[in-house]
Amino acid sequence: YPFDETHSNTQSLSVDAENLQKQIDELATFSDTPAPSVTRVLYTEKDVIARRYIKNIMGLAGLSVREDAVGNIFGRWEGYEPDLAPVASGSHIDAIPYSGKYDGVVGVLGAIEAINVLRRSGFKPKRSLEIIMFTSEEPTRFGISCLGSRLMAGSEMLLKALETTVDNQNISFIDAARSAGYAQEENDLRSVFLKKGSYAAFVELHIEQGPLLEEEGISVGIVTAIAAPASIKVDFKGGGGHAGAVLMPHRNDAGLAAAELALAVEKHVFDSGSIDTVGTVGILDLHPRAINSIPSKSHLEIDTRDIDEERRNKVIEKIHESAVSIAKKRGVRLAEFNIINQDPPALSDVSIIEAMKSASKELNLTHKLMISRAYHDSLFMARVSPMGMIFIPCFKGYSHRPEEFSLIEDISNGVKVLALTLAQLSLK
Ligand code: HGY
Ligand code: MN
Ligand code: MN
Ligand code: MN
Repeated sequence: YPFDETHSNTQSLSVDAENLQKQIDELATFSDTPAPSVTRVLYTEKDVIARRYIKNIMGLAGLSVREDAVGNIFGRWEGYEPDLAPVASGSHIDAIPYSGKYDGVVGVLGAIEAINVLRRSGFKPKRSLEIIMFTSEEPTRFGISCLGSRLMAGSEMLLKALETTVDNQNISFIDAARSAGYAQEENDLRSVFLKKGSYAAFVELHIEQGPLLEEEGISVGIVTAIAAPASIKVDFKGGGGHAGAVLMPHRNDAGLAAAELALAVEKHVFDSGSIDTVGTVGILDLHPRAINSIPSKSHLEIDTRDIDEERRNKVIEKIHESAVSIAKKRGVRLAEFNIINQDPPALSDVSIIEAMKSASKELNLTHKLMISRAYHDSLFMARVSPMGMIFIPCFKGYSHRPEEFSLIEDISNGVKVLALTLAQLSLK
């Protein structure tokens, strides 16, 4: 065990909380929307500046830095047995529109600080330690969640999709990647795939994005499983026309079809019989979006999740049936019903759960086992490596909104649990 039983060394785990808070605040300034909100979208100018900032902090932590073809960034602390599979930690720094400054960031800046904590304590890693900043965990620009980690996990489907994927300005993924200095060669993307056994373990530190830890006054969440996410894109097409001249019986209103489907999503989720099923319509666009023109096209994007994969898949089937019946009833065309991703849940590795538990005990921190209802890069790293996640409390569970907040004391606790966990796993 890296620190002697007298607990003396764990007292030597000192987090530079002031500097970590400063870094969190500085990173938040690289945003396309005004403070306190943060918007930082894949490969935009603010994302590129933020990437440079992270690489610099990795350098200051003595990590050797490299990037892959889509801009996953790796900072490595070589261990004294460098041929053994390394232990990794990391998260993301991209931020959906008008969100907060802690989602993902705590797991990147906090992981780098965990390296500093271990260095300051005199720890020497046996297995190398690697900090990863994943490209585009959020689906904002290309509609695909966990793009970087999904690719690292070897998704052939994603590899194919990225050849043709464009954003809503019709810029292709490849051109956007090139503009940020990545994906120089066409067939570069396959090089992102990780070989099996690339990592002995992967541990992610993240804010809970839920209210439980704060409500129960518990310092650390030890994640046992990550819920199964899915997203669907739907387009309806109707005749449109003049809002005054076309009488109601002659209309096929694509906008009302979308509205009815959104309410059907809510109904099917409620009917699942479990509080663990969720469904959201976060995007609903009407065309031509004029007050006196009947919507001739509508586009909606549905996010539905559950910790039970079968139950979630049943909801998706019912949503599809509703889309077809609404289109028929309203005389509109269901032009697209495209399931973008329908991912299985992921289970944390038992030995990593044990390591996180003993680290929390060692630090006298209250902790509890819990599931993650949000998805994370860990969901995909679990496909290629044993995985674990550490949660810290966040204010009223707020996330994906500017009021997102975590106390630096809670963040520092998470960093110490991560440092001790990485140390244990590195010495295995
Ligand atoms: O949506 C999610 O679950 C993650 O926070 N991107
Ligand atoms: Mn998020
Ligand atoms: Mn996140
Ligand atoms: Mn007119």
